[in-house]
Amino acid sequence: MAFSIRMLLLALAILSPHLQAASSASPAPLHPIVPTQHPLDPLTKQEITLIRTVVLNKYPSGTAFHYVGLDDPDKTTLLKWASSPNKNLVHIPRLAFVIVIIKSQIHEILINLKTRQILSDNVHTGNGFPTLTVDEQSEAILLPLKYGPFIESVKKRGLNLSDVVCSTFTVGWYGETKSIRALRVECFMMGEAANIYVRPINGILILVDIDKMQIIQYQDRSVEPVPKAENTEYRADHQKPPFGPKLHGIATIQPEGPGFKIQGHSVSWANWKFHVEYDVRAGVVISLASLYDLDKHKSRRVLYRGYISELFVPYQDPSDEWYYKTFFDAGEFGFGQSMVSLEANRDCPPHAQFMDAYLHDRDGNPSLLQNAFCIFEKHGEISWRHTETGIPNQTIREVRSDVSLVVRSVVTVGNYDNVMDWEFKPSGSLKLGIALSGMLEIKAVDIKHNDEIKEEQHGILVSENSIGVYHDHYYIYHLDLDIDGEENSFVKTDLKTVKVTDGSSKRKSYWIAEAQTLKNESAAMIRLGVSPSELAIVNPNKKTSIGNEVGYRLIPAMPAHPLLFEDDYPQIRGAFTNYNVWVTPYNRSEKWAGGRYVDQSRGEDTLAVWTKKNRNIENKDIVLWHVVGIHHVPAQEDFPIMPLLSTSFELRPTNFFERNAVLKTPSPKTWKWPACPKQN
Ligand SMILES: *[C@@H]1O[C@H](CO)[C@@H](O)[C@H](O)[C@H]1NC(C)=O
Ligand SMILES: *[C@@H]1O[C@H](CO)[C@@H](O)[C@H](O)[C@H]1NC(C)=O
Ligand SMILES: *[C@@H]1O[C@H](CO)[C@@H](O)[C@H](O)[C@H]1NC(C)=O
Ligand SMILES: *[C@@H]1O[C@H](CO)[C@@H](O)[C@H](O)[C@H]1NC(C)=O
Ligand SMILES: [Cu+2]
Repeated sequence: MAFSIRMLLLALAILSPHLQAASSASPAPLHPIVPTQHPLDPLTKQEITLIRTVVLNKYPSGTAFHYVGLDDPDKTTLLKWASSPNKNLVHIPRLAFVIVIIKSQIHEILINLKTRQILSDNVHTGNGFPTLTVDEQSEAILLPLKYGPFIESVKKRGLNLSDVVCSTFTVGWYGETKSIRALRVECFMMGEAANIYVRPINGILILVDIDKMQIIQYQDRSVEPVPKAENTEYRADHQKPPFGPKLHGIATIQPEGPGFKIQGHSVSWANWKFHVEYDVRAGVVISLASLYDLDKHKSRRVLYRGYISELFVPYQDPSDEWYYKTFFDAGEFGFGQSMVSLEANRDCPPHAQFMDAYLHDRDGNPSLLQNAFCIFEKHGEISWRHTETGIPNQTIREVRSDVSLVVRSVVTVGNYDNVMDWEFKPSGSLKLGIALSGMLEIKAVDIKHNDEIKEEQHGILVSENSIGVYHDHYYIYHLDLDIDGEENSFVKTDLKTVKVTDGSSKRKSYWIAEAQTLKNESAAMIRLGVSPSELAIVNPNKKTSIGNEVGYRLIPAMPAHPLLFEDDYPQIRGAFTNYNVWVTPYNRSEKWAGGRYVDQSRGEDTLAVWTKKNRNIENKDIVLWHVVGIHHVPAQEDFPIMPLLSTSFELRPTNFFERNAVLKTPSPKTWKWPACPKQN
């Protein structure tokens, strides 16, 4: 057995005045919300309230707030501020961008928070609708429960209405010329087990007009058995023995306290400095990340802004009940709006610090999301090592342990949980992690065994009567890298096989690396994995002492390519997945790869459309877009809840430093527990 808890707490108290003794029940210390100190600080509670007042002054009734966010200052202004010594906020405008729906009209309102004035108010007349509010979805899911025909359908199936829970699904776009704001509502059985998503009541189609908030289409098409509740439970306190395998605990202590400093939303740690923001649409946004260069004795810019621009999740069952399930989790549901509170000691290690976030509700009121993200140091990896066995009578072994800093958030959109990590390494690498968990979306079928399957089911039988439907997850990151300044280029280095024909070598072939700077957007649309190449954003105006252009390389996640036809409606809307890598010239309004108005969008405002201009990207302020895709063929282990499925990619310095940047970084000190009786 490991330490007794009492022993552990005692040791913590002795060793670490900085840490509160943490048990899984005690809440972690909260980081206080402070007034804005940085032009990119997220809107405060007071500011959200102020925005509401300003908007309601002009539009006192029937106003629904669909997006309230910081309108980030102009890049030139912000960079000037960032490089000025006194960091005076007086001359930086503080603006809010708001999308409201007033009597079915979509208004884009820009507000100056200092003067409390509306600077502009435009009505969006194009296609697509803004992000849904949580409140309208909460209302929509209650409609079936009061709807006569649905109550009949439930009765007909012998189910108990009080056990029915419904959920909302966006409707997509399939070539219609006229669209109204609508949602599909589907219902599930709750019962004793809380796992609703695996117990669908299939065969019922419900369409809700969300402006009128009423059911406008209802069809009870077929009766399928509802998968049973047995073995779908996932709550620890509802599990029955046998339990196992047994996992041993660990005590993490940081006797010197955390190695990072948080000031407002600015974080400094090891050689890194950056700013953490959140946005109701993007979730966590990392800005102005820079690295201190020990050789050059100065801070060097790496990333201006990075965030998830969209997440596209198309399901692959073409039937009437399923074809429309092609979700855009950022644009339709709000990646930040779907962030959930993290649980201390489970979602994040005991030594993590948490930060809160203020979101807004439909009425424009601020709402607090506690522990919205956490920041912690991660240990246990190797930074670099070598054992020298080639020197007679001598062994040299040098190992440096790695410590990295992680900013974590969890975004739960309906059935799925996305664990989103930004990991900063002293080597200068940035590792972006994505991990999926949660429930599969299940189609109920009258099939209990694979032998009974006679036709395509569009998924895998993961439990009796339960098909886990095939689908993809495509995350696209907006990565505005500014390597040592804004003017950067995109270099693709192809690895090419050369044939030996002149007998100059005993070999018949070898490979060489051929670098080319890509000139325009179309040249920079890249499908990974087709031919070997290295991709880097470089600063062509800055070279190392031996003449290499300083840069950062993209070490991509395993590439996934879309399997739908390019002219299929969901793929037109999600056309930013056509390539794994895109590079565009910086344009402040090109933020959302699936478009600003994604709900029922028609693909007119996507990254694939913007890049048609084929703009020049050489020696310009450029943005790298990377699509991380996962094709998901479900398995029985994904049921009743899916263990984390992880992927990641890395932005790695490449000729950025003169040499290994962590050569002179000592491994962290090893701390011994105070004399504890030896136990086993
Ligand atoms: C339906 O559920 C309610 C609440 O759980 C329960 O009181 C009632 O007995 C159930 N009815 C049937 C027919 O199972
Ligand atoms: C290595 O050690 C052996 C035995 O101690 C000794 O005989 C030999 O000379 C040493 N070799 C060198 C290169 O020092
Ligand atoms: C785009 O750039 C590539 C090389 O990067 C070049 O071959 C191509 O001609 C360019 N296209 C246009 C339209 O300039
Ligand atoms: C910036 O992007 C918007 C939206 O795509 C576009 O309308 C505008 O023309 C772009 N500006 C430039 C200079 O490309
Ligand atoms: Cu999946």
